[in-house]
Amino acid sequence: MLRIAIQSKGRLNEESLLLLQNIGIEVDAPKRKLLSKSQTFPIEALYLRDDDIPQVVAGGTATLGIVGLNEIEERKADVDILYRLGFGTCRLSLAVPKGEDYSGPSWFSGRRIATSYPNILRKYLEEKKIDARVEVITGSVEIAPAVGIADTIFDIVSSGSTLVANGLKEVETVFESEAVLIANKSRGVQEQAVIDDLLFRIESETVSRGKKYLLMNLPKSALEEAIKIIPAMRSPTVMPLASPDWCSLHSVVDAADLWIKVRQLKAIGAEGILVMDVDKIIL
Ligand code: PRT
Ligand code: ZN
Repeated sequence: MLRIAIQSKGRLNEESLLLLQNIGIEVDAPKRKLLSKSQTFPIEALYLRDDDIPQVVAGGTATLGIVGLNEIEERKADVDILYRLGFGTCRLSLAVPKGEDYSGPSWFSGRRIATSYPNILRKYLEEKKIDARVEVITGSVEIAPAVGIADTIFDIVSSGSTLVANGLKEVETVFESEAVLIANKSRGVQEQAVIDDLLFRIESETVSRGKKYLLMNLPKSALEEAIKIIPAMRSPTVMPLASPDWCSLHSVVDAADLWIKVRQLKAIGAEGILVMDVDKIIL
């Protein structure tokens, strides 16, 4: 039974559990239990604070974990990063009071910077040869300048609205983060086989994210043009119709491009276009 460490509550909890569910791995939510065995896959979830996940996986108490890349980087955790999961995306940025006339990284020389990520910040300051004072605080970093603990901050930013609400502006992005699947460095053959199966499922899940399945009727004369519009993974599926001058064309497109593609296909004569959600794509 492989153990996977998951954040017990917080920003990554729900999406971590949803990912497992979408790949056929049901585990109980962390209501009362710290550990929950899956009935559908040889894995058990260990629910923890995200701060503890890197060390728990590095030390082998759990073989796998789902945590922000920012935590791995900050704690210099000795783990393998197996997969970037594409959720929990955020960045670690330097922000200054919005009225400041910011001139570039040297602006930080001699200033006090509040952060919960001192290691990532110090590395950046060293690289840029900036001599600043790092004030380590846990939580509510964004209020530090207003209460006089520091002049500026280095913190996680997602939409940027917390910075705006606290009269700050983002001036340097230092580190881009997202949730990652991590693993202990020493894994047995059996463990690796389970991990390979898990990765195969995760890949199918993430590849299908944001994809739509399109099918339509098309005059055969427009087929070549249509294939240029929707190239598909290998090439689109073309099926005959009872009417000899028409065919049915099937393909997968990015949801973001859907409306542009549909307009282009209509313009070359496509009819009866059906758009469907894609559950899984197995490459
Ligand atoms: O209780 P536990 O220790 O497990 O959780 P936590 O409170 O330490 O972490 P949590 O749940 O807040 O975040 C877990 C992980 O989610 C982080 O380590 C990041 O990898 C990722 N993540 C993604 C974020 C954000 N987006 C985010 N916006 N983590 C924190 N924030 C905070 C940020 O600190 C700031 O206060 O949200 C605020 C900014 O958000 P915007 O949207 O206003 O810019
Ligand atoms: Zn935490």
